[in-house]
Amino acid sequence: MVSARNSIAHLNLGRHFDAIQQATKSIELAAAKTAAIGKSSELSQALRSLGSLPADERRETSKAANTAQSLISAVIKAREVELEGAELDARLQAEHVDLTLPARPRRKGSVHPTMQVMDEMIALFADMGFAVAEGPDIEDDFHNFTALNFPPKHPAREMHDTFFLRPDPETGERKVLRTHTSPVQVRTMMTQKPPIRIIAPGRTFRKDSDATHTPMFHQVEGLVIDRDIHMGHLKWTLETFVARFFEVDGVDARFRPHHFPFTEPSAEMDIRCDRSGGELKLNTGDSWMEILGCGMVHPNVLRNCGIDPDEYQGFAFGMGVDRLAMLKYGIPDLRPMFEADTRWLAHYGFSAFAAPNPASGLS
Ligand code: 2NM
Repeated sequence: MVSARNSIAHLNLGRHFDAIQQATKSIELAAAKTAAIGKSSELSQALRSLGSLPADERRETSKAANTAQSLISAVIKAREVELEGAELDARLQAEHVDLTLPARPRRKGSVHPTMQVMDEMIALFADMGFAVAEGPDIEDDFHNFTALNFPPKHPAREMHDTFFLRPDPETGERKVLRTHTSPVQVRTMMTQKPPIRIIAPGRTFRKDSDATHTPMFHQVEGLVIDRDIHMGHLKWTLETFVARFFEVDGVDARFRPHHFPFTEPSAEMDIRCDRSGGELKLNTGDSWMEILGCGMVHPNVLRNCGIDPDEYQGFAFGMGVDRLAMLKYGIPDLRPMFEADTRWLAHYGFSAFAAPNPASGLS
């Protein structure tokens, strides 16, 4: 019978140490571990058969086998720690993200000129003490027309080329896509007490589509209501705004009589310009460029909104944001403004970091 001590010596445990040291991946180390001390390893088998040995051999063989087993376990543990460290290093290396890299240029978004100009206008009016008011795109006839002194069946309603929604089956009421942002002023006058100083920026809709009109466009309208407001306030506010908007010291403006149902008197504001050289020059030449519409709020509108016209007066104005964006930034054609072509946006868009601020300059 072969002695048990010899049987341990015969196991040639050295090869297991080699396999453990040579393992370079966790999975190789696991295989080496199974071979060395797993359930069916020779060492485990030797330990299981200790009972069949004579008592004197059993003690020594048991000691030798257990020593071998704990030695191998310790070496495996040490190699595991080494491999885990190396694998973690490799993973950290592979998954490393350089947060200092700039965004890939082809993925760079930009701010649409209309929105850039809208933000410029909001910044300038905010600086003059105006708050921003908003309202729904879908309006009812009262807020879009009736409250604004459009008589029933008046052609002015048709002139606005209104988009009507399907009539309500119960009431027959036809809602509209707002044709201007004035219903926001109506809602403000009906819910707030003067003094009122607001602008209403937003989308507006008219059934109109040609080289200079799109069915959706953007307006900024404004409203000031207080005691003793007169056209001098209107003139200063708008001239100051337009000069700051075009970043010039002042503008040569004229107020041309006009008609709107909601204001009396009403005017359109033009500024002097020279367009002969292909580019637009302000305050020189003998052309006039229409910039906006304005007027003193009609007493009927004030009354319709619950404001006593004998106590309060006000002025209002409205302008097309898309058209002013084209003028300011030299965009020749209206229609690509709403085609969402990324090449057009890359050319005319603004950096999202160039937020307008009247203190640091607009653009
Ligand atoms: C314009 C021109 C003139 C205007 C009037 C009102 C309101 F609600 F107060 F009556 N809001 N906006 C107005 C006046 C709008 O746009 C060309």
